[in-house]
Amino acid sequence: MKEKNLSFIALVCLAVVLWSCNNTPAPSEANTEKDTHPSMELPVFDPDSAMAYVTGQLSFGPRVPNSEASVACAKWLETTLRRFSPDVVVQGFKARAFDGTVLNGRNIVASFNPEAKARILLCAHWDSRPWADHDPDPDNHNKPIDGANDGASGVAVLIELARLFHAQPPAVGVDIVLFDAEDYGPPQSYQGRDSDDAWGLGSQYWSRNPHVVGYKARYGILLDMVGVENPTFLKEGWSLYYAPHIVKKVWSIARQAGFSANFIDDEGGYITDDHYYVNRDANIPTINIIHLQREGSSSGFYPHWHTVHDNLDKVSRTSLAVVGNVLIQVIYSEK
Ligand code: AHN
Ligand code: ZN
Repeated sequence: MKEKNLSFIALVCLAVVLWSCNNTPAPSEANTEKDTHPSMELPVFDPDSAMAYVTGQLSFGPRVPNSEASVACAKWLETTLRRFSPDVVVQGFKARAFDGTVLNGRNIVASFNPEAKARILLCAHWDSRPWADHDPDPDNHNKPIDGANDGASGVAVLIELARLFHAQPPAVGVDIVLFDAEDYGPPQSYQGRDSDDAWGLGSQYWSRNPHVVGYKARYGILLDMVGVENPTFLKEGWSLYYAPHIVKKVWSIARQAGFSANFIDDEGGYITDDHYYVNRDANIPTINIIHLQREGSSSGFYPHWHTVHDNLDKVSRTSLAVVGNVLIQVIYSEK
């Protein structure tokens, strides 16, 4: 009787073991699962925090190069980033604008894990345009803009990421570079000789004189005008020309995250933006995540672009979070 009982218990145990084996995914399945859903918890992008970084920048007024507001905002950006990294440098430079004006520029660089060889570059411009030359009201053409979207939105996303990199360091090194004097290109009314190289003065300087001699990164991502409501990020021309594999990678991550309505599988035009110089002069394959639209604006940008209406109320925290969440997935998937 006793023996019969024992063998019955043994049989039950065997059944339980077999049953649980059956419910455990085979090792190969488990690995696939792990690749698509990393077991590591990703940090959480806080849209309100990002929004506060937009407000922080706008509180200085337009960040026009050579203005007091520009000096004050540069200090604020520096101290804000210092809360999240001890490795912050302000790169002062002088650049000649299209009209001969000498601009005292400041590129602001925050590095994370500066010893790491494998690095990713994240950038945006922090200056704002001195002239609202696309405003429907000609009386506004000589007024500076808030640049809530055109500048501040991308910077805000990157500062929020800096906060997260500090809380949860990524496996790779990251450099956040905030370029100055991007938006000082000739206004519509300018009659003199035009040159595309009148834009992106800060990125041109940094690309020839990076904050670290011989600086290299796997790739770079530029953010521009990322805060508009329901943004449509078309695949920008220079990004596809210089860094098609990075466009593919980022758009694929965005699709898997459910953001296909924002990261559109369609090509936009070529934009002479900061990433163009980073590609051309620093040789770092760099893409531009930029809102582009085919209809509803003559510029191809959003309707308030380079007008006095590019204000705080045009910035969507949801849009900031969409971009922030895609970048989090991109950065934390790098080994
Ligand atoms: C040109 O229109 C040549 N470049 C636009 C780059 C830009 C201006 N990004 C923001 N503001
Ligand atoms: Zn602009």
